[in-house]
Order: sequence, then structure tokens, then C-alpha cells
Amino acid sequence: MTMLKHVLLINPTITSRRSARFPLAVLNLSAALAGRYASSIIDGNIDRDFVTTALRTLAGGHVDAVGLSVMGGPQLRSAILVSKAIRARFPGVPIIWGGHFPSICAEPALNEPYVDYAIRGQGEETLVALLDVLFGVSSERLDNIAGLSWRSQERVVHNPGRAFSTAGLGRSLPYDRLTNPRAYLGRTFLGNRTTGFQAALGCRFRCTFCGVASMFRGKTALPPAERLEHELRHLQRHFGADSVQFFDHNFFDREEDTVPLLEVLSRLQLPWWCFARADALLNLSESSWALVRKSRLRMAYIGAESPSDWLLHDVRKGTRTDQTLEAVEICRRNDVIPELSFMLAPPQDPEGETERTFDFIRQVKRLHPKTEIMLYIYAPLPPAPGKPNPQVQKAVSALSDTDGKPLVFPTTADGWAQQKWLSYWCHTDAPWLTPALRERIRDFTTVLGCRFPTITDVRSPSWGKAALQALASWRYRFERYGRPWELNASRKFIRLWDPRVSGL
Ligand code: B12
Ligand code: SF4
Repeated sequence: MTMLKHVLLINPTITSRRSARFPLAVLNLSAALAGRYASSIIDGNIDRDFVTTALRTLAGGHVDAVGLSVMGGPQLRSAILVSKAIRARFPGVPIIWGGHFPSICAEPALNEPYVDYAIRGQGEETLVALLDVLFGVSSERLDNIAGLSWRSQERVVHNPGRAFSTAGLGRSLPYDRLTNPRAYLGRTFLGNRTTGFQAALGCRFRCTFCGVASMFRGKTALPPAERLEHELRHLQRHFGADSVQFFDHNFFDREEDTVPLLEVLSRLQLPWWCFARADALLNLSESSWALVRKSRLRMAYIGAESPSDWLLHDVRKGTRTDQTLEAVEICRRNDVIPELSFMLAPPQDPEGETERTFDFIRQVKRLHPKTEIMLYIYAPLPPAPGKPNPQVQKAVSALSDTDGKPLVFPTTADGWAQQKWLSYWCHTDAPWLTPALRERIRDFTTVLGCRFPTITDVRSPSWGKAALQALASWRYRFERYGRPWELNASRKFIRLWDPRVSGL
């Protein structure tokens, strides 16, 4: 019997143990490798000493390649840490990066000595094809593997992108490969044992600022209803899931395709959360809304992005501000909390747009006070390699810093891990923001967050939230956001939860 080659899949730390949800990327990859390659998983969200664990596993001598899942932001730093450690101790083991960071920044990743291959977009088929070549299973050449970026001598080569695959919809995830699968269900405002789950793949839109668009290039596929039911019942039965956070980029697609999924959710009665678009919600008929209510949808995260239709048009969002307001209203009528995300300070008019966004948020709050608000800075990323994207190219070529110098993105992964660029990737800062604007945004965020503590915060004590709310109410009412020193001081004792950083 021949031993299968072994791939160690690592999800580097991105969040606390308590916020850890199923590491879906490495689980999907492990499922795709099954039968052809053996795999094991290390999750840095649960194993807080995952670098040591990875080195120990490699020292065991049975690992033939390492695959890391890398999102830009804090996960990039932990990915660099473990990759450097592996390269130093086991220089002969190939290190493969996949996920959102290398999908966009394949070149900066490959400009580092600790990354050998960068897989762009959906990773399952590309990884199998790469391993087949590395281990001599196939006589294919590296330059024929779609979706792969690699080094040929000193040059970085980006092969063409891989076509969208729906194969993942047919696979069940090997939760038993995780050390303790039950650790991934946590208490949230939805329930005591909320699970993360991805039903559909991709998104049919191509907003220029969004990493999802560069990964899926306008493609989407929904799962068959039976699969959704089967997988969720499994999570209920085996791990006690009592609620679901859907990680789909976009849960609501065309009504006729979404209705069978809503019927499943109505049967299962698990309170749920999802990403949605304003236009898709507005397109639902009354009977579909009845299903939404019956299925116990609690909150829908909607990319409102901006109070200005010209900007929505510029970034190819495909929705309008009147649709955002209508979606808020329809959510209110159906007892669903809309969670609106906004991108502040676009470089065309950072101050003006920011103030208009604040006014728009006040309007939304008057319409439906329970609406949750997520504030980000507009921070478009460079276009992904593999296929020219003139719209994204245009959006980023117009960017400059406060001195008017054109913005130059880092050319290495280490460069992207510097604080300035980490904040940029996380949409918490951008080089064209003046100190005054930064302060204005910080102050507004503080006042708003204290005045309307998020319902998703089940960790902070309710007395603390009530105290902050009372303290912040006059400031919000009279629009006196500047220097909220008393709120900042109180928040040192009463820590509020930030769903932007840790999720639900
Ligand atoms: C869950 C999640 C989180 C969780 C992390 C996990 C947890 N709680 O345990 C938390 C809440 C911590 C998080 C944080 C952030 N997130 Co997040 N997150 C997600 C979410 C909803 C699901 C991720 C997931 O599991 N996807 C399902 C898997 C199967 O897909 P995948 O990861 O893309 O994996 C596929 C490929 O990428 C590739 N692949 C991935 N890894 C690997 C590895 C190898 C070796 C290979 C070969 C291939 C490969 O193959 C996989 C299968 O096809 C996604 C949206 C989404 N649906 O993906 C956003 C998303 C990934 N997050 C995003 C962002 C920007 C962030 C933040 C950096 C900032 C922010 N604004 O939210 C923060 C960081 C916050 C901080 N700490 O400061 C963006 C990424 C965009 C981009 N260009 O980088 C996304 C796409 C959301 C969005 N629409 O904007 N996030
Ligand atoms: S912002 Fe939303 S709708 Fe636009 S591409 Fe990204 S996931 Fe799709």
C-alpha cells in the first residue's frame, strides 16, 4: 500500500479563541484533497501556540507540503510568523499561500523567501493540480495550472485565473479533522451555540472596492436546498448548533432560487444572520418575506457604502441610496435588523462625504433606530493579477496621500504587514486622511457606538451599556461629537464589543 503524501493546512490566528468559528477555507481544502492526499489542520484561532504546534508536526517527518490560509490584516502577520519559522527549520518543505491576501497580492507574497506558491481565488482544484505536479503525479507543467502564481527563476509568473467551480457545493466538510469541533460554536445574540456556515459560493456583482469581486469575478452559485438542510441538520445533531451565521458573500440571490433555501430555514427554525443586498431584499415578494419572518432571520448585513449615488455608481455597487432607505424600512416592517456598512472618506471629497454619511446615518436611525451601523474607511485594494481589471485600476490609480503624492502599494508581504497598511486593509485608515478627519471619524464612531450599543454585544454588562448610552445621548442629540473625553474614559472600564474586529 502506498502512503499518501501529507499536506499540513494552517489557519493562522486572526481572532480570539472565543470568536473562533469553523475555519471553512482549510476544511474545504481538506475535503477536496480527500482520497488523493492526506491532510491535517492546525487552527491558530484555537491553538494559541500554533507556530510551535506546526513546527512540532513538521518535526514528526510526515509533512510533504504546507498550505496557509491568509486574509490581509492581522492574519497576514501570523501567517508571516509561521511561514518564516517553517522556512528556517524545514527549508525543503514547499509553502503554499491561498486566500484573500495572495489572491490580490500574489506578487508581494512571492517577493518573500518564505512563500513558494500563491494560489489565487477558489483554491481546491488549483491546490490539487499543484500538488500533482510537485509530487510527480501529473506530467503537467506549472505554467499550465490556472489560478497559480509562482516564481520562475527570479521572475514572478501569474498564470491565467481558474474558471469558477461549483464542485464545493457537493462536498461535506470534514469537521472531525478539527481537534475539538464543538469549540467553534459560540454564544452570540442569535443563540447559545451559533455556528458559522457557508451555503452559496461567490457573488454575481463586481464592486470595485471588494475583494470578493476579484476572487469570483461576478460568479455565484447557490446550494441545492437538500444539501443546505442536510448540512445544517448535521451541525444541529452533532454539535448542538442552535443558530447560524451565514458567511455567504450574499445570501439573497434571485428570488426563485432563494425561496427553496428559505423554506429549509423555516423548517429548521434556527435564528440566522447573513450578508444581503438592498436591491435583493426589495425584490422579494410578500410571500417570500413571510418565509423570511418564519425562518427567523434576525439581522441582514447590507453594504450601504455611501449616501451619494454618484459614488455608488463609481464603485459599481449597482444599488442606490433610496434603495438603502427602502430596505431599512422593509426590514423594520418584517422585524429584521439591518446592519448597514458604510465606507467613509473617499478621496474625491473625504470631509464632505464623511459628513454626508453621518447625516444619512441619523436619517436611517430615525427610520429604524435598531439599525446597526458599521463604519469603515474607503480603501480600495490593487487589482488582482491574472486578468486586467480597468475599473479597479482606475479607482486605485487616482489615490494619493495627504501631500498629493500618488499612492504606492507595498511590494512585499512584510510591507503589507506594517501597521499603516494593515489598517488600510482592515479599512480603518487611509493615507489621504488628515489628522483632523481621523479624529472626527473616531469621535463620531465613539458617540454613535455608545448612544446605540450594538445588540450583537452579548459580552458587555447591560448596566455598562445603559450607562454609556445615557452619557452619550446629549452628544448625539445635539451633534456634539467632538472630543468625547467622558465616553473615552468610561470605555476604559466598560469595554464594548466591536463586531468589525471579531464578528458576532
Ligand atoms: C468569518 C470571516 C471573518 C472572521 C474570521 C474567522 C473567525 N471568526 O474565526 C473575522 C470576523 C475575524 C474576520 C475579520 C476580518 N475580515 Co473577514 N470574513 C469572514 C467571512 C465572512 C468568511 C470567511 C470564510 O470562512 N469563507 C469561506 C471560505 C471557504 O472561503 P475563503 O476563505 O475565501 O477560502 C477559499 C479561497 O480563498 C481559497 N483559500 C483560502 N485559504 C487558502 C489556503 C490555501 C493553501 C489555498 C490553496 C487556498 C485557500 O480557497 C478556499 C476555498 O475555495 C468572509 C466572507 C466570505 N464569505 O468569505 C470575510 C472576509 C474574508 N473578511 C474580509 C475582511 C476585509 C476582514 C478584515 C480584514 C477587515 C474587515 N473589514 O472586516 C477583518 C480583520 C479584523 C481584525 N481582526 O482586525 C473580507 C476580505 C476581503 C479582502 N480583500 O481581503 C471578506 C471577503 C469580507 C468582505 N466581503 O469584504 N473575518
Ligand atoms: S460588495 Fe457585496 S455585492 Fe459587491 S462584490 Fe462585494 S460581496 Fe458582492
